Amino acid sequence: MQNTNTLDAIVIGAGFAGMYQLISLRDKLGLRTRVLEAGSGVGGTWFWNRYPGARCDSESHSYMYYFSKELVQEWEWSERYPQQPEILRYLNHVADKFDLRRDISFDTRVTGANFDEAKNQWVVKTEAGETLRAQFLITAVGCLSSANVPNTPGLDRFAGQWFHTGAWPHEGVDFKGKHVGVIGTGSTGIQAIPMIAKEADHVTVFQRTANYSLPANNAPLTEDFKQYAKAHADEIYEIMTTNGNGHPFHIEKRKAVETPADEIEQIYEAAWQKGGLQFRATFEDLLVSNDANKTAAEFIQRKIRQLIKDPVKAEILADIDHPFAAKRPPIDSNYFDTFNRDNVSLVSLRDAPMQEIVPAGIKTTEKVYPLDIIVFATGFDAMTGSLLKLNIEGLGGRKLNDDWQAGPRTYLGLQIPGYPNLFTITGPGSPSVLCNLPPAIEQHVEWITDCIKHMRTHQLETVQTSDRACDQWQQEVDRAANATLLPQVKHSWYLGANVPGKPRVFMPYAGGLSHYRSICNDVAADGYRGMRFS
Ligand code: N01
Repeated sequence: MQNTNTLDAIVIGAGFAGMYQLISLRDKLGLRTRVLEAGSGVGGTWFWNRYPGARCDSESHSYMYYFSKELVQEWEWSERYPQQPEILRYLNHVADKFDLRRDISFDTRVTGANFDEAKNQWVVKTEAGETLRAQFLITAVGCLSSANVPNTPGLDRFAGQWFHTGAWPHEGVDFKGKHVGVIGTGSTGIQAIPMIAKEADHVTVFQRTANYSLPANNAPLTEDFKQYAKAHADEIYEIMTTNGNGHPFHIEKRKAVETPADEIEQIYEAAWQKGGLQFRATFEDLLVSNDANKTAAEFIQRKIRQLIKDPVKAEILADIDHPFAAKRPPIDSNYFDTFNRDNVSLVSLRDAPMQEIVPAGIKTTEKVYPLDIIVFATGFDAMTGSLLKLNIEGLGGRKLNDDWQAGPRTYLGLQIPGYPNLFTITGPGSPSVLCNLPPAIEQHVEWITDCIKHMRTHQLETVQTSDRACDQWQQEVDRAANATLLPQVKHSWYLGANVPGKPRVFMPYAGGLSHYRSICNDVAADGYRGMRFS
C-alpha cells in the first residue's frame, strides 16, 4: 500500500548540507520538512567513505559548522585533519543536539521526483514505494557521492573480493596475508595506500596519471591550538568566508613570477614543512600563470624524486603531466615513502594499460597481476551523477537527464530552468568542490532559506529561473574557469572526463567563494534577479 505524505519541504540527503537545511527550514522558518536519506545514519560522504585512512584534507577547525556559536565552542577536534570516524561522531552529535533524526527517513532511497503543475508540488517517490509531496524540493546529495566503478571487462569473473572506497563495508576489510591491487591515485588512493600497505602481504598500485601530493603533517592538536581556535572563532570564520576557497588562510599577495628563485625555494620549503593545502596559497599566480605554476610543480617533482629510493618508481610517480593544483591536490601521510616498502609495487597504466580483469587478478598489456582483493579508488561521477540518479522531471514532464545531456546548466548552481521550487545545494555552477565545503554549504543553505522565507512572507507559490539567466551564468562559469589553468587538464573530473561518455564541461564555479557569495547576495538584494515568482 502506498503512503502519501504532504509536507512543505523535502530535502534529499542527510550529510552536512541536508542536516543544516533541515535545521534552517524546520527550526528557523517552521516548515514541515522531511529529509530522505539512503544510508542508515547521518553523515553523507562520511557515512559511506570508511576506507582505511579516510580523513579530511581541510583542517578540523574549518571543517565544521559555524552557524551555531554554542556548537563551535562545545565540540573538540583531536587532530589537525580529522579522521572519518571523528567527523561522523561530530555529525551525529549535531543530529542529537538539534534533534534531527525525528525528521529524517533513513534507508530511504529516492527513485524519482516530478513536479505536479496543477498543485505546485513536487511528488517524490522512494524505492520502498512511498510517495511524498512538498512545495519545495532541495537536493543535498553531495558532489562526490556517486561511485565510479570503471566498466572494466571481466570484473564479474574476478575470483577475489573487490570494493569501491566510496561504498566501503561497515565491518571493514581484512587485508592480512592478502595480495591487494589498488586502482587510482587521487586523494582517496593516496590516503588508503599507506594504510593498506601496513596490513596486506603485498600491494600493487595501478597508476594511470601521476599526481602531486603534499605532506599533511598531521598531528594531535595542542591544548593551546584548541583554545586559540575557540577564542578566535569569529576571526577564523571571517577569513574562511572572505577568501576564495573557504579555508582558514588567505592566499599571499605576491607573485611567483616576480619573486627571485632562491626566495621561492625558501617559501616552498617552509610550506612543505608546515604541510597541508596552504602550499597552494604561497603565491597568488599559481593557478593563473603557467610560468608561476611550473615553479611549484618542479619543486614537488624534485621532492618526489628525493623521497623514492627506487629510480624507476620515482620516475613513474614524478612524471606528472598537468599543472600543480589544476586537479584537486591531495595531501598525504607517508604516501611517497610507502613506495620504499618491500611489499609495495607500482604499475604505470600509461605504459601498460589495463586490458581486463581475469579470475586471478588484473591483466595489463604486459602481464597478469595475481590478486586476492581489488580496491577501486577510482573516484566519482562528480557533481551531476547523484543528481541525475534522482530521475527528476520538471515542467511538462521534461527530464533533467535530457536537459543536461550536453552538460549541467544552472543559475548560480542553485536553480535549474524548467524545475520550479527545486534548489540544489552545492550544485554544478557553484564553487562547491573548489572550496572547503562546510562554509560553501552554509552559504547555500542560508541563501535558499532566505529565498523561501521571502516567498512565505509575500505569499508566493513558485520560483523558477529562466533560460536567459542560466545562459548568462554559464558564460560566467566558463569565463571564471578560463581565467585559470584548471581547464587545461583534459582528464580531470572537474570536466567530467573520468566517466566515459560524460560531456566535457567544466562544472564548478572557479570565481572564488567570496566573489560568488557577493554575487548571490546582490541577486537576492535585487529582488532575486534572474528568478521569477508567482
Ligand atoms: O577520486 P579521483 P578520489 N583505470 O577522481 C583513477 C574528494 N576527497 O576519490 O587521474 C585506471 O580524484 C584516476 O586516474 P586519472 C576530493 O575532492 C576528499 O581520489 O583519471 N585508473 C585517479 O587516479 C577528491 O578530489 C577528501 O587518470 C582510473 C583515481 O582513479 C575527490 O574526493 C578525501 C580509472 C581517481 O581519483 C575524488 O578523489 C578523499 C580507470 N578506469 C577524497 N578510473 C577529503 O578530504 C579512474 N582512475 C574531504
